[in-house]
Amino acid sequence: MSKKLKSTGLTRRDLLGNSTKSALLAGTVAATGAGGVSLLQTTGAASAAEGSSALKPGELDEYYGFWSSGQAGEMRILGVPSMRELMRVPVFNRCSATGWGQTNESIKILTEGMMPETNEFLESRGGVYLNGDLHHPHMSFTDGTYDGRYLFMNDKANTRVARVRCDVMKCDKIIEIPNASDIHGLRPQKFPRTGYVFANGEHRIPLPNDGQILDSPKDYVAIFTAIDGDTMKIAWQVIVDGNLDNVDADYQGKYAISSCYNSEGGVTLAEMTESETDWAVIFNIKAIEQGVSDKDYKEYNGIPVLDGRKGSKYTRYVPIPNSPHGVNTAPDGRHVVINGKLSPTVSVIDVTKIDALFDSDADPRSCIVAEPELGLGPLHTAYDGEGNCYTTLFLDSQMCKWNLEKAIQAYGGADVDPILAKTDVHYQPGHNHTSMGETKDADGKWLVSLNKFSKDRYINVGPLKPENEQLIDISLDQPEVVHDGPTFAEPHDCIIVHRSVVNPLSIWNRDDPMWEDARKQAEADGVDLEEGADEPIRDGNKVRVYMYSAAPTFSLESFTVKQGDEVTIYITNIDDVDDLTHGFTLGNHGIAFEVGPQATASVTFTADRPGVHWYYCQWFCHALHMEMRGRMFVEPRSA
Ligand code: K7E
Ligand code: CUA
Repeated sequence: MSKKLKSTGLTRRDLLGNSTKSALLAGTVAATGAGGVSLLQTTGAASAAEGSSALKPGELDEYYGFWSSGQAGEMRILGVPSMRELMRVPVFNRCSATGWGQTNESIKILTEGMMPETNEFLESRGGVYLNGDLHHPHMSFTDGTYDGRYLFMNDKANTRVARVRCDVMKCDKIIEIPNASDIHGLRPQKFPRTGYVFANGEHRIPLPNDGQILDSPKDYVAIFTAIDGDTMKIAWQVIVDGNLDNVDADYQGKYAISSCYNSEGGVTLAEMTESETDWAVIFNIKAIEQGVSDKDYKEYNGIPVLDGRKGSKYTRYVPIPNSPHGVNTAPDGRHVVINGKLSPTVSVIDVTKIDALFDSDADPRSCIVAEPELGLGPLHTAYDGEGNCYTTLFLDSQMCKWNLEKAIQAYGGADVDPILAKTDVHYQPGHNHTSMGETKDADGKWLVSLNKFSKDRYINVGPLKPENEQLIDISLDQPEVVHDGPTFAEPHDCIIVHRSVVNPLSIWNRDDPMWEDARKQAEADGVDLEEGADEPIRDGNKVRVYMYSAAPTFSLESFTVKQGDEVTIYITNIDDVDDLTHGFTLGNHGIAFEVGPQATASVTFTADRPGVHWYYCQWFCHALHMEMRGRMFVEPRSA
């Protein structure tokens, strides 16, 4: 049993020891085995509150939930409080249903924001990354609340940031972040608007990472990035000490705050968790913008990179116990909670005390106004807009409700207990989120606890189990779990947005920029996309086929190309009917994609298999949907 865990230098006994740190490192062990007793207690409250989240058939949800999907790479839309999954929006992944990653329109979005070297590197790998690790979806803000324009999200796996248009719920931009490694925390600027999207490069790497520096960790840096959310261009980057984890912005538009672990600058687990104190880095946005205009930076990959390491005028480092994780700004506009992870505490920063850190030599800790001890493994905190906070306790498998004002009084020496309630969750919660909770309009109705393990909550589906996302009614003094929702890999985070903020279209606009290239090509070919062309248009060995679809037919029942031709097929769905999506599947060519009402989509491939190949509509559209098909004839090269 005391066998060394590979490369950590820790024994299993160490891991099962008594400290928060070792308990957290042992996370899954504690959750499944001894010491997990409290995890198996249930509140028994579900029945009492039953019905409050249940919608009758046909009833609509009050909130949109925008969910990440971790290593599945997509964004998901749920209805809250019903917790029904409504839609999956492919972003960093390849999607068989919609053709994301295969249509020319999606490949353009997946590649145009990449660095040239990356596109070159991907040539041999199908042209696009096939995976992503999407942790943090967040909506654009205006004046401290959601404005329904965009959702932004990170890809930790391939150092990217994406944007989804809320009018059509499709991704329209993906950019690679140069100089950084593995984008983790991501939050939009809250005030005056988004504005910037702040993105943390988690892993430390050499700058530039060109092979000159390898196994010399002291020369690695972490990079904080500000992206212009309107243009999706990178505005500036800042070098920091430590590993950047999560980030949030204030409601004044002055500061962004990131949690940092690994102040040790280590590269092994033992090194990274050695010190009892890490820090939060505060970024002074005005000072950084001034630094950019004063040219106080070095340029790497065309991006101004400022030095924000300790002692810099652009940043302040606030010591925080211990390997802090979540950063959450309270809707009071004043307080920011940094969640201690390996410390049972959360640290509360008062943003009105930050100016003094930059203007004078004030002790960086002077902006801390409370540090309540909540329980084991605090990871993330959500708010109800009434002064209460809800913190996930990973190790305790609980959500802790506590009062901010009381925590401040207790820190000042008053004999008050800020903890109001603890609710068991099942099991090991990471993020949590409340309805409108990261805006100034937090409404205190619902909280979703995103639990990493479901264990015994569902019938067994094999060694790989779903996660469990629990809906908690926080309108009650003692919050109660009212719904269990299984989800597949691995939603880290979600936001819950009142439906009045989100107003998507039901039918595409014909002039949508998504198929701008198709529009231009059709114009050059003298073709109207909505009318299609009777014959393929030949241009050397390039052949363009224009079809429209109208339930239940494609405008072409057949077309002929030659073996070896590079064929592009454009499909325009001319049906102008709500929910009437067509698809185009070309058999034995690995081609399938969605064409929404009034949309155009296209795909390019080499016709290298002589013979008859059926194409069909794979999106149920009509009583004669099965008959919606046609044939591609590929004449052999020798014919
Ligand atoms: Cu937001 Cu999981 Cu990436 Cu916390 S992280 S749990
Ligand atoms: Cu068109 Cu099915």
